[in-house]
Amino acid sequence: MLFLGALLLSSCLQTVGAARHDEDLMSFVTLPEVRALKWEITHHDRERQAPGYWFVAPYGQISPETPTHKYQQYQVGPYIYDSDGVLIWAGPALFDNRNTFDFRANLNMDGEPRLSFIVAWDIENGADRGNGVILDNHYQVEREVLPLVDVHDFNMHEFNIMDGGKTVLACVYRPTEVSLEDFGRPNEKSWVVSGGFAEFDIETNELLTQWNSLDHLSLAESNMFHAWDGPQGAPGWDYVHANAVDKNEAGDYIISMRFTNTIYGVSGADGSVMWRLGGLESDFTEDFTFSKQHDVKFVSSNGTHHVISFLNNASDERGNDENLSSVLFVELDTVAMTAHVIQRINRPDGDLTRLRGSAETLPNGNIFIGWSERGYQSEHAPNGDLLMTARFASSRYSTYRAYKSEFVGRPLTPPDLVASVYGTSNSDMSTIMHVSWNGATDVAGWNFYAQVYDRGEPVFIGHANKTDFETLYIVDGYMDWITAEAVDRDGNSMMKSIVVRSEIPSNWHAAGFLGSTIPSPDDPSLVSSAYENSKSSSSQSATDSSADQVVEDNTDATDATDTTGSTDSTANSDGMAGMEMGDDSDSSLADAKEVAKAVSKAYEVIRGVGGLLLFILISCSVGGVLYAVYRVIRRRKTRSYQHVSSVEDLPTEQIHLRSQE
Ligand SMILES: *[C@@H]1O[C@H](CO)[C@@H](O)[C@H](O)[C@H]1NC(C)=O
Ligand SMILES: *[C@@H]1O[C@H](CO)[C@@H](O)[C@H](O)[C@H]1NC(C)=O
Ligand SMILES: *[C@@H]1O[C@H](CO)[C@@H](O)[C@H](O)[C@H]1NC(C)=O
Ligand SMILES: CC(=O)N[C@H]1CO[C@H](CO)[C@@H](O)[C@@H]1O
Repeated sequence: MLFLGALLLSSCLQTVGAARHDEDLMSFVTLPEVRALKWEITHHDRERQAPGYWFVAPYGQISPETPTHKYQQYQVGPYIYDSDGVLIWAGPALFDNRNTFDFRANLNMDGEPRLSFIVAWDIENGADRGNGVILDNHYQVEREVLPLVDVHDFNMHEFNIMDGGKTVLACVYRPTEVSLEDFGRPNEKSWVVSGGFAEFDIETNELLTQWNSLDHLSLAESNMFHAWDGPQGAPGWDYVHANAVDKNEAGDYIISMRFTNTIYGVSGADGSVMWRLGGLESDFTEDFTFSKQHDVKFVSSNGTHHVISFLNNASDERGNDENLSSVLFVELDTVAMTAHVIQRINRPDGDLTRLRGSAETLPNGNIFIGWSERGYQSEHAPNGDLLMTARFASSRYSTYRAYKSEFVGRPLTPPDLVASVYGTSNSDMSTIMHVSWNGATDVAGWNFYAQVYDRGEPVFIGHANKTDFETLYIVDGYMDWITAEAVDRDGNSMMKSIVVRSEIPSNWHAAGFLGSTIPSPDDPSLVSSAYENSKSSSSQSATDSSADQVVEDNTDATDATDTTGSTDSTANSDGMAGMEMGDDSDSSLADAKEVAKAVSKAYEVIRGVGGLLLFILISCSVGGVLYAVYRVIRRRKTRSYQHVSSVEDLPTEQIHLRSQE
């Protein structure tokens, strides 16, 4: 009955809540500062989807906003969701709402799962130029990889940790003044932004390899900076726009340059360009075209033959070359110099990905694609069959890349628990508990406990399966000193919350309380056994139960404390053998009073179970007291929401140019 009540309550709240203007964001009682994005998901074939979580890093606009000092709830930054869009981890608090990019799980380092991402430079604190971050699976920062001293910031495009976890690849943008002799104008000079990559030692931050486009690629390869363009001041023309880099086992690199429509094979031995794929000077005979590509990766490579994957967005902010974007898997034969498409996966909605995006081959052969804008993403079987599409419910956000991976997250911080007590009369009190545990994977359910006193024995008052990031559980009675315990699939305890006091209305009567005496906490062992009793004797009318019967049943439930021998004879003679009285005998008189009060209340509570349902129904139909107080809790805990402006406000992907002004 209670469960039904809770169900009714929550559906009632959802209906009324739907009117909120920020419905596309999640909000939580336990983490009021977090406003995670909701998803719209279509499962085309669930069975064939790979196991794992989604890793995304939504941003509102790619360039950091000018600080306003307005309070903003956490919306942008790294987030983990499960494949139903249920939030697993909200990470923006780690870097205070700064944009993060290339957020992914790394299972390739040393057997321990890690997370990595790039934190964008901080516009407010110019000295903080951003960095690559590696977290352990307790969400603690383990390593930070800093940008090179002579570049503006840690470039947002790539943070590619190599197998074994010793080194990481990043893109490097560097403004340089050059002569325009590539354009036959040797006497003119212009600033250009070179594109390249750097490989760092993760442990020491030491720079191991650096490669700069100006040493290898002519200005004439650019489709952004042309022979007829005039010179520019610093930072200058972004002539190649490096946006992805990877390395194979042989130690050679591939780097993608968006503004030459070319993927380059770069020798690990001497940095020379071994081959070009695409663009004006392709070295391959190709059976396909591509342009404005992203996220180039080796899928396999044996020295002479490579399979690479990349996102052929075929469009950018200036226009499109094709009508839809796709992911291409291309086999390169560097002996015969042929390139052919072995698989093409078109964007499922037939649209274009103008900016950014990613493609990832999962361990089971499935392909997971981030199409970027509005978080649109899809999963495909190895043969290309569409298994899932999803996108953010909000159109105001995008994610640079999206990844899927298995991951085990074990936060060191305990679960967050909030409890509140409401009711219309002493016999009709309810305790509402919200619990969540940010970042914990594999939580199957929650056990709830209450205590009579701060040092009382925790008494089990209920269990709820975890079905969402935050779990709501309601018990009868005025419970206090509450704990929530996360349990795994096998019922093992994972971690307990700290003991929290229940919040009470500052003005009981204003919150709908009609009784004359202000309520005080119940003894949980009585109330929980009364609840058990009323549940187990469903054929018996609740009002038939007597307080004596409750106490008898209670003896079984709490015989563990029975054997400790209560010092309080009054309680024992009343049949209250199960009561945990605490070890402080000075307080025994007060304890006895509490017990007496609790006993008399137990009878009322049994009747109250039926009353609660009625109460909830009434609350629902007249939009009444409980919803009002619920709103009050949420109001108090979720502060007013502010829009982050959309990426659409920015005309071009010239973030690094802007950033160097
Ligand atoms: C690399 O793979 C290709 C195609 O699978 C094969 O023909 C070639 O012999 C391989 N080369 C080496 C060095 O293993
Ligand atoms: C795009 O679609 C339009 C209409 O469907 C068609 O006329 C046009 O040729 C297509 N363009 C390309 C590049 O495929
Ligand atoms: C809770 O989960 C268990 C195990 O999956 C299941 O057997 C049980 O029916 C669930 N209880 C509720 C109330 O959904
Ligand atoms: C399939 C494809 O990629 N088509 C276009 C890609 O972009 C190039 C260069 O802009 C076009 O020539 C292709 O037609």
